[in-house]
Amino acid sequence: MLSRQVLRRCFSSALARRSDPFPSAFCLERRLCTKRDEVRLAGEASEGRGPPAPTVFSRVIDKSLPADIIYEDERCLAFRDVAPQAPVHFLVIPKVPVPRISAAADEDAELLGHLLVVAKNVARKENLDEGYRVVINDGKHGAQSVYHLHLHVMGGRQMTWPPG
Ligand code: DGP
Repeated sequence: MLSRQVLRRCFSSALARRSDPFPSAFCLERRLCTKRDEVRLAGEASEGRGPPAPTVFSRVIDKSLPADIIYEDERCLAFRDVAPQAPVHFLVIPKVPVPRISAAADEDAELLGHLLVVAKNVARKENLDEGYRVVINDGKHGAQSVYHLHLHVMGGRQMTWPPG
């Protein structure tokens, strides 16, 4: 477990190196997150103590926050996760800010289908020929930490079951 002091030191050097310090410091924090931190962040987000809307993904969409974007069309975006849990780990998000899958309307069926089709097409481009996992975390028990709907697509290694 990293101490606050180590984290602070990492943050200051990241801040010193970048012209736009907030995104790099934020991303660095995410990269250093342990699984327990992820669950804590998820709990805080669902209790309304996390970052206020618009979420960090709104900033990825409007390009004010740098991200490794690997696909974009008029309805969605795919970009690499800042804290990858597999050799290939990207997120597919709608451009409209649906906060979570349980908040999606029945009328969103076409958009939700589109996200899955994009996930499948990008996975093929990423050469995930042996298969991959698609995950949607929802709410506190689902350990969702960013309240902008996103599909995780993870591959490049053998997955296990059940998930934690
Ligand atoms: P979830 O726990 O399902 O809400 O997952 C949110 C994911 O988003 C998590 O795996 C880390 C990723 N993430 C959070 N902030 C950023 C960011 O600023 N950039 C990128 N690329 N990914 C992020």
